Amino acid sequence: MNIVFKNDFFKGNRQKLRAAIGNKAPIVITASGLLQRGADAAYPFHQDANFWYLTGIDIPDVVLVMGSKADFLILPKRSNYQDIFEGTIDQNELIETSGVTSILSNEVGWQKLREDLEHQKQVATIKPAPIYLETYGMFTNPARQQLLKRILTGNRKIAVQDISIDVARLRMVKQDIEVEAIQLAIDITGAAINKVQASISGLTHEYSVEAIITAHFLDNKVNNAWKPIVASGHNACTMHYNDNFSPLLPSDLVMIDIGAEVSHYAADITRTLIIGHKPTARQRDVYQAVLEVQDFAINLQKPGALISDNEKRTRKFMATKLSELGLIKRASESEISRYFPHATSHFLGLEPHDTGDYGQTLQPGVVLTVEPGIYIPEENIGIRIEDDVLITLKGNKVLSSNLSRDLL
Ligand SMILES: [Mn+2]
Repeated sequence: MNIVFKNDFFKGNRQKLRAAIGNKAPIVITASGLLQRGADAAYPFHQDANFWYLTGIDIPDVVLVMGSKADFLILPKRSNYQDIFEGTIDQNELIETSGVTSILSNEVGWQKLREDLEHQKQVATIKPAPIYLETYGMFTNPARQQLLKRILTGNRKIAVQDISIDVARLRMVKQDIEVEAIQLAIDITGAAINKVQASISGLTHEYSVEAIITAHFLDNKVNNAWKPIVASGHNACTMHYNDNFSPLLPSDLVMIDIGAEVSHYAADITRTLIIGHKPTARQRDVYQAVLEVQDFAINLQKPGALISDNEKRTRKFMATKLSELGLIKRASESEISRYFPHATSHFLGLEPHDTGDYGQTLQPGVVLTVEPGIYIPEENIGIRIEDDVLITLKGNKVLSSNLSRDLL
């Protein structure tokens, strides 16, 4: 299942971006490139979300130029090997998808761009990420770095304007069709969780849950937006656990954090289920606490509110719950984060952790998650409940409200 994005959407996004940056500097944006996994194998290609948002194109290494006179796309250099093994690029399809009518070869396109840049004082692009991100321990895609290098080779003196925040602010406020795609992703994700819930007592391993989810997504012709997190018992206390090889033990809880991806837009939902038995009183109490924190946090999401203020208030409320559960004595951040180590909310859209401006107040059209959790490794309890919330004119709408939050 998918939602068709016509080229009006991408044209509109380009116009909005032009208006937002407030000058006429050429805007040059690159697609992601393929990354080598080993020998002649690449990691699965994932398009740069900003590039997709402005063009709808899913091909590596294409460059979008919103020039001082006209917009055009520059095709990547292609080898015979690529043409034979991956097929040729259909230029008419690129025009139809993006609404950009001028498609140029690598050589002609770059010559045209260089000639334009020679007469410009400024060029706008999305800043390259650092080569390595220390916090996450990962290398970044070098496509933007390469693009910038090539731009500067043509004109060493040109000033580079980083428009990351402008694109982020546009992407943060969803248009109706984007909400439609997210809603469909949520509905498919919810149905997958219901399937798991219905058969959980007969399942033996975490991967049995993953298999049901993935089969349901494929039946609907969509993919996982990330490898499902199916974390039972103690595993649920490791935030990004997704080995999914542990057995499901009766009377353990299992946390399922998944999302389907529909037409590039992700859902992000977490439910925590009990395996095989009735929950213990303690499991029920912790679950109830997370539910109450989630209700509290959802009520805070409305136009004019700041995510950071909502976070502070939610953590304060969480502290009272953690103290009622006998887990903490003082409401200090270090005590709270022992049992609730992550943030309550993030933006949701083209990326599960979507881009946006966390410094701006919430406004209608913003979609974000609300996902408090309590993790107690010493008791084999990890509980998170996550729903997806759309900010509306008057408050918010929980897009995943059809999916039950009952433990049993
Ligand atoms: Mn999430």
